Amino acid sequence: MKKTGADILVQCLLNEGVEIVFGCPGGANLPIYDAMYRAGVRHILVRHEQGGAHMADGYARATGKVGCCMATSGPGATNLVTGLGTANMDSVPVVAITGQVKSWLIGNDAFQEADVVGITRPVTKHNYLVKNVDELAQTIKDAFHIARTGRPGAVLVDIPSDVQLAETEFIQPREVSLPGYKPRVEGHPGQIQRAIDALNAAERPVLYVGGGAISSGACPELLELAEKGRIPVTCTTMGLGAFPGGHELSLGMLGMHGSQYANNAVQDSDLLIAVGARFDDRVTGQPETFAPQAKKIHIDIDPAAISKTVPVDIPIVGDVRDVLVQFNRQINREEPTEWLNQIEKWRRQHPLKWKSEDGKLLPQYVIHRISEMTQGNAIVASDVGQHQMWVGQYYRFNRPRHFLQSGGLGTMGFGLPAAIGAAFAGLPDPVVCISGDGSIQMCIQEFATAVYHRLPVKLFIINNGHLGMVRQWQELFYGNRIMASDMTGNPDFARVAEAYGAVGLHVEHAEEVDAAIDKALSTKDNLVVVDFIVEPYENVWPMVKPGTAINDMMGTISEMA
Ligand SMILES: Cc1ncc(C[n+]2csc(CCOP(=O)(O)OP(=O)(O)O)c2C)c(N)n1
Repeated sequence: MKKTGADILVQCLLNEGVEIVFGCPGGANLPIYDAMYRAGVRHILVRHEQGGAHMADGYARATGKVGCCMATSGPGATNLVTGLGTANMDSVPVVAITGQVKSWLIGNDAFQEADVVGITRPVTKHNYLVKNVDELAQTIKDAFHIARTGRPGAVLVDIPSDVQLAETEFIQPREVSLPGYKPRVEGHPGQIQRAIDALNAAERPVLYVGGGAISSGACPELLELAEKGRIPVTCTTMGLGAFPGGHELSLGMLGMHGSQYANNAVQDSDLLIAVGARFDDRVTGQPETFAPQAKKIHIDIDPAAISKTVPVDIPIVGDVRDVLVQFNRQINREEPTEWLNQIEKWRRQHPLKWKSEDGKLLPQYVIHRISEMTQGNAIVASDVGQHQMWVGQYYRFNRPRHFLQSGGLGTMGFGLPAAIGAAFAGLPDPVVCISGDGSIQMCIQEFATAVYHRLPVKLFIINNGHLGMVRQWQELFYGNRIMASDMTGNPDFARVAEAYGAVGLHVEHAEEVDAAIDKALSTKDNLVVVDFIVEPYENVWPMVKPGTAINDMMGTISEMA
């Protein structure tokens, strides 16, 4: 039986296991909306397509499934760009479906026309313009395969409205048709053996773990390796949760705002095993000075990530989980007691701690209480800025897929929609968003989406009245010339929340913090927004000055005392 392109698309989405679509309709994708209506697809109307892309992304980060979002042609499609770039930089599987003007109008400056395939090429893993209805089913199959395999990423499929309306025989393709795309799954046995020998011989090894460990599902294997080999573990912000934060071998986060002890351990190590991490400049500081004495092993599914910024000695291209299974079979090491004692000494000398002053409500304290009161079990989406780094430092993540944040692109506006996407996944853990007064205003319209669907998202705004991270850099590196980072003119966020139908709370004193968090956690059928008015000039410490070595940190506790 013949079907329209729109019906075929919807059937293909269902066959790919899509349970929910986040989007906004328009003239160029109405046939798809009509087909979704008839098929009973669960669709969430977003207030801005950027929010839709972040929701699909948050859903994917929290569940490991492919997230799906939709937009009309032109401005709808261009509004997706930031969200697709955000997902793609962090290797999150998202498929975006955009409507396009009719095939014969493409290139004619038609109403609501944009070359979205051209515009999104640099920010997606792959993208397609479907010119013929007969190619549609195969394209969707290939798009989902590309999004979820290898190094996962964002894929966009642009479908002109005449292709949506055209009819053809629907045959569900069985195989993907991508002869040139064969992501390597098994690491090279010779390289793995070299790496295992190096590990067995190392005296000061460190595991440096990124988001790839989470997306490949390698966390149990990582724990086994660390425990068997007694290897300390430090995580990038993307890797937090891959290894239990409370474990004695956990060093927490490394890099620009990591702990001094994590950075010292990396810099002094004789073997660094990078596990699904990409040697980002926020981690390495000046690349030439990064872990100078260490032999470097890099396990990653993406060959393009190997030796991109820091040369590695033993590259292993393959699925992180598969490779760690092989490590665990052959690991045979003595306890590196001296090394672990040295790290303990650094931990005692430079603890991660804030300086409490009477009466001031400090952001670190608020985040510490959120961590304690949720026992490290919440799914926490954060935005971008100082609060994001404090979450990395003071929220003790126990499990993977519980920290959703824009690590690569650093997208303000990501947090709330990502939390909404995660909340739609219906997981048992509470969903929390920790945002800043600057970031929240970049997607604040999604309050409506959360309230309409009675989602129990808890939004904690760390309100310092500034674009705090920018202000910190201006203070430290631009002679305290505060330009364009003062947020005077902010609305009363609790009242904005109420105007949308959410619960709004206002907190200015430390004694009120627990009651507000408690109220948020116990509200099961609505968005709760807590506006924490915190000390405006607090800085994130410690900090590596850009362009220096990562153990050369400003503001560690021993210095401040
Ligand atoms: C979309 C976007 N625009 C600009 C920036 C640059 N930027 C990085 S952090 C930051 C300040 C964030 O302020 P806020 O959300 O209030 O968080 P805080 O640093 O105060 O915790 C800015 C403007 C960005 N990361 N993303």
